[in-house]
Amino acid sequence: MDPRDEKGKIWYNGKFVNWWDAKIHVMSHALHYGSSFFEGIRCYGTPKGPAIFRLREHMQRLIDSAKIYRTEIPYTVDELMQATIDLIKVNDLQSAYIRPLAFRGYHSLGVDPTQCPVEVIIGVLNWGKYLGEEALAKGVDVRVSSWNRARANTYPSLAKAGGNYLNSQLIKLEAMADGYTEGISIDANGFVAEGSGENIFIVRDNVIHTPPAYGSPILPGITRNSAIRIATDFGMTIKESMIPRELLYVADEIFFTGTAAEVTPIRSIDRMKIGNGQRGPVTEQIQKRFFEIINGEVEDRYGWLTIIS
Ligand code: PPE
Repeated sequence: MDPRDEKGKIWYNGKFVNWWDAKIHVMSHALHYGSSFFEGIRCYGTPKGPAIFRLREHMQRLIDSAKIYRTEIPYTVDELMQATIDLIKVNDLQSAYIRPLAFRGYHSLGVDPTQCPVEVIIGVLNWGKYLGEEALAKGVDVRVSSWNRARANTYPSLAKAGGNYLNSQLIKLEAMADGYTEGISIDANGFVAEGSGENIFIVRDNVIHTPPAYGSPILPGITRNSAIRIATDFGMTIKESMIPRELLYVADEIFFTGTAAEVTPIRSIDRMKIGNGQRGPVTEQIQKRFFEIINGEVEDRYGWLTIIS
């Protein structure tokens, strides 16, 4: 983390507060019961000014995540978007990782959250390369996790809720303990799901496969959606289908997508080389276009960027 982060302002229920003043009570509901909902959004420096990637979609997902848990966020998508834009300006940032979070605050203890206030914060950080400096060019070494993703109708995967990230932490901690950068989770039916904080794409015989947004227990990522649109516009064949574990080992290329991870190649899984052990051509093509868009080097034909003037 850049020390500059801790000098900046945080948007807290509609006000800008200093980094160290953005505090909560220890008896807050979210701390005890995982009742929080969050987003990860990136802002990139472009020739036209700072540009936030798919801001509306992220704020809509935040509201939807809360709704699944019968929680109403007391701000509209437009208000949350404006707050984010103001925050980038107040902190005088060109690029940033943006973390909106809604949570049940302090009122009373007990599973019932309904009396606890819904608090909303937006923080900004200087987050560099999520999976390491060399990851984007060289790829990462990952393992298949021994931990499964929760099956459908347990912890809803469409909700980006704090509690879901306990499962993600098991996956990540196990992977790191064993010397890997990341873990890939398997769903309760034995099919490939996603990384602890990334979606996954598998390329084999010039077809790109990814687990279905609504048929597997994954977070349907906004970067995932962007990669699908880029690939489709390149004329690539892309299929949303259940993926057996062993397809990973015989793939030509595999990559992760995510706001933090962006488009990161995977070079080995369970110490087995994927393809030739380097970033493959399909991955590179999608990655290159993704970076051209976010860096403002090509026209934003999808309308993905909110430019801050
Ligand atoms: N799956 C999971 C479980 C996930 O957490 C993320 C984002 C994705 C897929 C990709 O979604 P999207 O960002 O919309 O493309 N993970 C966020 C948090 C990572 C963290 O360590 O914190 C992120 O990438 O910001």
